[in-house]
Amino acid sequence: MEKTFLMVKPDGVQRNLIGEIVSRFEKKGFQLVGGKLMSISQELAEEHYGEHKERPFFGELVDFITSGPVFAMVWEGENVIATARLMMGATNPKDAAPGTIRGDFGITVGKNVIHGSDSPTSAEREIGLFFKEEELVDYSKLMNEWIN
Ligand code: DAT
Ligand code: MG
Repeated sequence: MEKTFLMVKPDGVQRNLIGEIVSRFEKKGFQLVGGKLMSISQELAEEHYGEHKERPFFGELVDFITSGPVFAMVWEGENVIATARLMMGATNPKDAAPGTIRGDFGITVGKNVIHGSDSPTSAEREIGLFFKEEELVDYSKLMNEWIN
Protein backbone atom coordinates (compact mmCIF):
# COMPACT_ATOMS: atom_id res chain seq x y z
CA MET A 1 0.00 0.00 0.00
CA GLU A 2 1.25 3.50 -0.86
CA LYS A 3 2.83 5.56 1.92
CA THR A 4 3.67 9.24 2.23
CA PHE A 5 5.61 11.45 4.62
CA LEU A 6 3.66 14.35 6.14
CA MET A 7 4.87 16.82 8.74
CA VAL A 8 3.16 19.53 10.77
CA LYS A 9 5.71 22.36 10.57
CA PRO A 10 6.80 24.44 13.60
CA ASP A 11 4.07 27.05 12.99
CA GLY A 12 1.40 24.34 12.97
CA VAL A 13 2.69 22.85 16.23
CA GLN A 14 2.84 26.28 17.94
CA ARG A 15 -0.70 27.04 16.76
CA ASN A 16 -2.07 23.75 18.17
CA LEU A 17 -3.00 22.39 14.74
CA ILE A 18 -1.58 18.84 15.16
CA GLY A 19 -4.96 17.38 16.16
CA GLU A 20 -6.87 19.23 13.44
CA ILE A 21 -4.45 18.03 10.76
CA VAL A 22 -4.29 14.42 11.98
CA SER A 23 -8.08 14.44 12.15
CA ARG A 24 -8.46 15.46 8.50
CA PHE A 25 -6.38 12.55 7.25
CA GLU A 26 -8.07 10.11 9.65
CA LYS A 27 -11.54 11.20 8.54
CA LYS A 28 -10.54 10.95 4.91
CA GLY A 29 -9.86 7.26 5.53
CA PHE A 30 -6.06 7.18 5.44
CA GLN A 31 -4.19 5.22 8.07
CA LEU A 32 -1.49 6.55 10.39
CA VAL A 33 1.45 4.13 10.45
CA GLY A 34 4.02 6.28 12.27
CA GLY A 35 4.20 9.60 14.09
CA LYS A 36 6.45 11.54 16.46
CA LEU A 37 7.02 15.00 17.88
CA MET A 38 10.66 15.88 17.25
CA SER A 39 13.19 18.63 16.66
CA ILE A 40 14.95 18.77 13.29
CA SER A 41 18.73 19.22 13.31
CA GLN A 42 20.42 21.62 10.91
CA GLU A 43 21.87 18.59 9.12
CA LEU A 44 18.51 16.83 8.68
CA ALA A 45 16.87 20.08 7.52
CA GLU A 46 19.53 20.64 4.84
CA GLU A 47 19.20 17.02 3.69
CA HIS A 48 15.39 17.06 3.66
CA TYR A 49 15.24 20.31 1.66
CA GLY A 50 18.33 19.48 -0.45
CA GLU A 51 16.47 20.08 -3.73
CA HIS A 52 16.10 23.77 -2.75
CA LYS A 53 19.77 24.32 -1.81
CA GLU A 54 20.34 26.90 -4.55
CA ARG A 55 17.10 28.82 -3.97
CA PRO A 56 17.33 32.29 -2.36
CA PHE A 57 14.98 31.25 0.44
CA PHE A 58 16.97 28.12 1.44
CA GLY A 59 18.56 29.68 4.56
CA GLU A 60 15.21 31.03 5.74
CA LEU A 61 13.57 27.64 5.09
CA VAL A 62 16.17 25.74 7.13
CA ASP A 63 16.01 28.32 9.96
CA PHE A 64 12.23 28.02 10.06
CA ILE A 65 11.98 24.22 10.01
CA THR A 66 14.56 23.97 12.83
CA SER A 67 12.95 26.77 14.89
CA GLY A 68 10.72 24.52 16.98
CA PRO A 69 9.29 21.01 17.20
CA VAL A 70 7.56 19.40 14.24
CA PHE A 71 5.14 16.48 14.15
CA ALA A 72 6.45 13.93 11.64
CA MET A 73 4.08 11.29 10.29
CA VAL A 74 3.79 8.45 7.82
CA TRP A 75 0.34 7.85 6.33
CA GLU A 76 -0.82 4.96 4.19
CA GLY A 77 -3.62 4.48 1.67
CA GLU A 78 -4.58 4.30 -1.97
CA ASN A 79 -3.12 7.32 -3.84
CA VAL A 80 -2.20 8.89 -0.49
CA ILE A 81 0.78 10.84 -1.93
CA ALA A 82 -1.22 12.85 -4.48
CA THR A 83 -4.38 13.05 -2.38
CA ALA A 84 -2.50 14.41 0.63
CA ARG A 85 -0.99 17.10 -1.62
CA LEU A 86 -4.51 18.07 -2.72
CA MET A 87 -5.68 18.17 0.90
CA MET A 88 -2.68 20.39 1.79
CA GLY A 89 -3.35 22.92 -0.97
CA ALA A 90 -0.94 25.05 -3.00
CA THR A 91 2.52 25.85 -1.60
CA ASN A 92 1.65 29.53 -1.24
CA PRO A 93 -1.40 29.81 1.06
CA LYS A 94 -2.58 32.83 -0.94
CA ASP A 95 -3.21 30.43 -3.85
CA ALA A 96 -4.50 27.53 -1.72
CA ALA A 97 -8.21 26.83 -2.02
CA PRO A 98 -10.45 27.19 1.03
CA GLY A 99 -11.04 23.73 2.47
CA THR A 100 -7.39 22.78 2.07
CA ILE A 101 -5.06 22.86 5.09
CA ARG A 102 -2.94 25.72 3.76
CA GLY A 103 -6.05 27.49 2.44
CA ASP A 104 -7.74 27.29 5.82
CA PHE A 105 -4.80 27.92 8.17
CA GLY A 106 -1.98 29.73 6.34
CA ILE A 107 -1.33 33.23 5.06
CA THR A 108 2.29 33.42 3.86
CA VAL A 109 4.50 31.01 1.89
CA GLY A 110 7.18 30.95 4.59
CA LYS A 111 4.82 29.57 7.24
CA ASN A 112 2.56 27.17 5.39
CA VAL A 113 1.74 24.74 8.24
CA ILE A 114 2.40 21.37 6.60
CA HIS A 115 4.90 19.45 4.49
CA GLY A 116 3.98 16.50 2.27
CA SER A 117 6.02 14.37 -0.13
CA ASP A 118 5.41 15.29 -3.77
CA SER A 119 6.13 11.92 -5.50
CA PRO A 120 6.73 8.23 -4.77
CA THR A 121 10.49 8.87 -4.99
CA SER A 122 10.43 11.71 -2.48
CA ALA A 123 8.03 9.80 -0.19
CA GLU A 124 10.46 6.89 0.03
CA ARG A 125 13.43 9.21 0.55
CA GLU A 126 11.71 11.33 3.23
CA ILE A 127 10.24 8.37 5.14
CA GLY A 128 13.76 6.94 5.26
CA LEU A 129 15.23 10.24 6.50
CA PHE A 130 12.76 10.62 9.37
CA PHE A 131 11.78 7.10 10.42
CA LYS A 132 13.47 3.82 11.22
CA GLU A 133 11.80 0.70 9.87
CA GLU A 134 10.79 -0.39 13.39
CA GLU A 135 9.00 2.92 14.03
CA LEU A 136 6.40 2.12 11.35
CA VAL A 137 3.50 -0.07 12.41
CA ASP A 138 1.85 -2.53 10.07
CA TYR A 139 -1.77 -3.15 11.11
CA SER A 140 -5.22 -3.26 9.62
CA LYS A 141 -8.52 -1.73 10.62
CA LEU A 142 -11.90 -3.32 10.00
CA MET A 143 -13.04 0.14 8.89
CA ASN A 144 -11.05 -0.25 5.65
CA GLU A 145 -13.81 -2.50 4.28
CA TRP A 146 -16.16 0.48 4.48
CA ILE A 147 -13.80 2.85 2.67
CA ASN A 148 -12.31 0.89 -0.22
P1 DAT B 1 5.88 22.32 -1.05
O1 DAT B 1 6.11 22.47 0.43
O2 DAT B 1 4.47 22.66 -1.45
O3 DAT B 1 6.34 20.96 -1.58
P2 DAT B 1 8.30 23.39 -2.30
O4 DAT B 1 8.87 22.01 -2.20
O5 DAT B 1 8.34 24.07 -3.62
O6 DAT B 1 6.78 23.41 -1.78
O7 DAT B 1 9.04 24.33 -1.26
C1 DAT B 1 9.35 23.86 0.05
C2 DAT B 1 9.04 24.93 1.04
O8 DAT B 1 9.88 26.06 0.80
C3 DAT B 1 7.62 25.48 0.97
O9 DAT B 1 6.71 24.68 1.70
C4 DAT B 1 7.78 26.85 1.55
C5 DAT B 1 9.17 27.28 1.11
N1 DAT B 1 9.10 28.11 -0.11
C6 DAT B 1 8.78 27.68 -1.35
N2 DAT B 1 8.81 28.68 -2.23
C7 DAT B 1 9.18 29.79 -1.51
C8 DAT B 1 9.39 31.15 -1.83
N3 DAT B 1 9.24 31.61 -3.08
N4 DAT B 1 9.73 31.98 -0.82
C9 DAT B 1 9.89 31.55 0.45
N5 DAT B 1 9.71 30.27 0.82
C10 DAT B 1 9.36 29.40 -0.16
MG1 MG C 1 8.19 20.13 -1.83
